[in-house]
Amino acid sequence: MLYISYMSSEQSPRSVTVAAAQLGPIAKDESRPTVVERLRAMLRDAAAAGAELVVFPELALTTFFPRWFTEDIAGHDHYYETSMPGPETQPLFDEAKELGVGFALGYAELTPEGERFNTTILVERDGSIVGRFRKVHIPGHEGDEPWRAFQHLERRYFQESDEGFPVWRAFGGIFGMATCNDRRWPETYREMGLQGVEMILIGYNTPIHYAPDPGQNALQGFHNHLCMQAGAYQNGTWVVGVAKGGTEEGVESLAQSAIIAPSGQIVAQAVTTGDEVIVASCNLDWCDHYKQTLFNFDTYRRPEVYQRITNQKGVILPPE
Ligand code: CDT
Repeated sequence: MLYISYMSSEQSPRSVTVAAAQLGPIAKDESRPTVVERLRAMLRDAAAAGAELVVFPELALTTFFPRWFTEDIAGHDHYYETSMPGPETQPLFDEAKELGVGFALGYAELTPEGERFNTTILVERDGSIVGRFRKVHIPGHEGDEPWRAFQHLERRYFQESDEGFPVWRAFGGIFGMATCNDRRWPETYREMGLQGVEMILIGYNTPIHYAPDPGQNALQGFHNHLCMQAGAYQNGTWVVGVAKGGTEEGVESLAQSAIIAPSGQIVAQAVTTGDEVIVASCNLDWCDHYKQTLFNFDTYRRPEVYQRITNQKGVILPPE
């Protein structure tokens, strides 16, 4: 079922109408053409609601395959894209271009060199790929841990990107991307904040059950919004967080996709756990209210006393 909420903001030449295209579960045996058809339908709904940019979640073309262990990683090769667009994703690009909407799409990328990344691309309204982001913070584990209710083997199937958090000029503003676990780290937002980012696009697959500490299960929704709202506010940027939610192959995942203003306030939020499009008109000039006041980096930041943030990885305790 589709629900649309529309938040009209102060209009300006630098407003972008963005849609968060939340997905419900994708079954293990759901074919790529079937999924692409789902995405195309959401593009049409979003365009009809006035969207210029449609944001799909992390790994939007397949089930969340890192939950299954394979001894030979190549056994999962069919979940990866070797070209973008490829023959099965070209119809998505064609539909978007026809509608005049851009999109962000998360998918598993297998490079000609055999590298595997959890990737998101940003596509402009003319169908050109303007940006490619490869996930930096890879959560979960690498080896088989069959005693878990389900596994989270991202560290087996994806390598950490060293490309960092670039931003791109697109859609009349400055755009960046991050993927799922990246949203929990303040460095993600600040890296882009320091490049003047005005909208950060984030897709996620977040299981409700967190095996290392199930006490966090009930807080998944709170933590999701907490980190994205803080990232938005502290960097004066819009944040669009988009879930693949619902119960997929027996694993329940968080939905609650949200469009967040530079004030940190949520201006639109999904109300289902399935395929749902939410839309908001986002005034990019609103970012300056925060970038030029409380979070005027030039005036107030003190990088000379932040040395540990880049020089040190883990905690070093003070002497006893
Ligand atoms: N996809 C992804 O990054 N999910 C993680 C869950 C990690 S639990 C092992 C997240 O941070 O939501």
